Parts: sequence; C-alpha cells; structure tokens
Amino acid sequence: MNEIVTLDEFIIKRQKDFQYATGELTGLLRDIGVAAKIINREVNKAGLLNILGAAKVENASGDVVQKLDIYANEKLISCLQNSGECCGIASEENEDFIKVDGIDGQNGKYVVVFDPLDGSSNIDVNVSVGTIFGIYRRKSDKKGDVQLNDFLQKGSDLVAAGYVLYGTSTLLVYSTGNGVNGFTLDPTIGEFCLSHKNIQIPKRGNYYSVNQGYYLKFDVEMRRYIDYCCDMNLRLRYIGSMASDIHRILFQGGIFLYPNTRKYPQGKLRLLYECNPLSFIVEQAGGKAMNCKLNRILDIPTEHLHQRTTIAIGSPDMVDEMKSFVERYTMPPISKAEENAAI
Ligand code: AHM
Ligand code: MG
Repeated sequence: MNEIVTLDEFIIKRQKDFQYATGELTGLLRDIGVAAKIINREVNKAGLLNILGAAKVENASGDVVQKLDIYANEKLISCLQNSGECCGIASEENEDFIKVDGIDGQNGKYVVVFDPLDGSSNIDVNVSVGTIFGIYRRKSDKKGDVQLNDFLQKGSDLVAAGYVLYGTSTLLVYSTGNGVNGFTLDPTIGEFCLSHKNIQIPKRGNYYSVNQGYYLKFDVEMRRYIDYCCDMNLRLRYIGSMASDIHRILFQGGIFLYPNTRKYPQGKLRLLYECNPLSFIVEQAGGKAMNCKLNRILDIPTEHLHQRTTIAIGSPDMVDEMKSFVERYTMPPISKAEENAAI
C-alpha cells in the first residue's frame, strides 16, 4: 500500500526547499486547499442548489458572472482573510484589489491573485471548471497598507502558483518554483493526497487546443500554424476552461492557443490571474509560454489588474514550431510609401 502523503504534509516537508521558508507560504497554500474543498463541495451539488445560472451582473472584464463564480470568489476571499498571511487579494470577479487586514497587528507578507472559477461557460452543463491562483511577496512596506504595485508584478516574480480542477476527480496542482506536483482529493478522508509527483510535460503531443470557431478571425501566421497542426493529424481538444485544457497538455503534451481576434485584439485571457500562474506551472514542468508576438509570458510587464494577453503555451518543441510559423508568415507592416503607391 503506497504511503499516503497529504498536501499539508507535503507542503511542510518541502518548506525547506523554499527560500522564504518562514511558514506563511505554507499557511497560504493550506488555506487555498481548504477553499478548494469548500468550492468542490458546492460545484459537485450546484445543480441541487440555487447557485447555477447567471447572476445578472458583469465583472471587470465585462463577462457575465455566474452564481457559482460569486460563490467560489467569496469562499476564497474569506479563507484568505482568515489566514493572516495574505495582505491583499486580486480576483477576476473584483474590479479593484481587496485589502486584507492583518491579525494581531501583523500584516501578511503575500498577495494572492486568482480566477475563482475558470471556464464559467461550462458550469451549467456539468463540464469541468477550475480555480487558478498565483502568490507574490508584497513589495511595499509591510507596516503600511497593500498597494496596487504589489499586484503589478511580472509572472517571473511569482513565488507560487497553481490550479484546482473540479472534474472527474478534484485535483490541486501547484509549484513553488521547485517542480510541479499534483494532489487528488480523497473524499473519504477529505484530504488532498499526492498523486502526481514532479510532473514533466512531454516535449510534444498529439493535441492542439484552440477555439477553431475563430479560425477566420486569426492573423494569417496563426492560421498557417493551425493548418500545420491539422496536416500533422493532431487532434483538437478544447474544453473552454483554460485550466482544464492546460492540465491535459501538462500530462499528454500539446499546445494551447488563444490568439488575438477582432473581439479581443489584445487576446481574451487575463495575464495576472490566468496566463501568468499557468505559464509558471508549465515552465516549471519543462514547457514554454509566449504571447503571439513571441514575448515570454512571464516577462510581460503587468500594467493593470485585468490586462489581457494572447498566449501560446505547452510542449516546448510545439511552442518553438509555432514561433517559427509566426516568424515566417507574419506580414511586415505596410510602409507609408507602399500605402500611397497602392492608392
Ligand atoms: P472565464 O474565466 O470567465 O471562464 O473566461 C476564461 C475562459 C478560459 O478558461 C477559456 O480558455 C476561454 O475563456 C474560452 O473562451 P472562448 O469561449 O472565447 O473560447
Ligand atoms: Mg478565467
């Protein structure tokens, strides 16, 4: 019988690997694990409660918010407010960041960013959704209040990131910069137990993941790469929840794309609480993540909380191939002279 290692035991055991091993991060990760269990309980019986459907409000990104989004958001916020290690929160569902008061006059050293329920369009049709989170050390003076700049850090400054998947089973995958590990919730004991040690992404895979419905709206270089994926007989898998799509790619290899479209000229997905945490995880597992202008996601300056970006993320050899297509097929900007000559 394999030895059961719970998330708590694992975090404490690995605490020495973490250069800021002062226990606060351990507490934060455990608090996120508790919130995940609570959200999981409600996600699994959402159909029985009046928490399905749209909440008739929009979030900062203009998305219609689902009731379960709000429920998950409230649970994560309350778990983190009680933790004492977190001094600020930024969520997809909140326009501004949330200041978290210290306990016994001690302000927390970390800020947490999250998408409480990623893949909202899947909620009412029982398709998997996820929670995505990232943790930064605050930069401002810890005696004062948390500042916006504490959140506007690059993905390369993350001290930890992860996601929870509410699917056929409930899985929590995270990294503190020393590799990626996965924990499956064992409902009989109510614990996340180590189930996927030191996850390494395959160098390539048989899947590509993109919303093919937007194909004609993509730039030519992205359409050429997607044509190449089809020519290579890759299989299209697109769940509509980025965390779920990336999870498949982490284990089976492949590439996920969300290029710019007319509706989302900067890309749809948010840098702070979707792309950076998932890119941190994928890079830690040996993968790559860049935007469609070939900039490494984790190096992109974060200018505002709900900033969008394009993204190509997954197996390193496949991201490199996509890069070569962008380099080969990107149309050079038309010069003024050429523009005038064409009139
Ligand atoms: P959400 O966080 O509000 O659910 O939006 C993000 C989701 C991603 O998880 C997913 O990859 C994408 O939106 C799907 O968008 P589209 O329906 O345009 O393909
Ligand atoms: Mg999302």
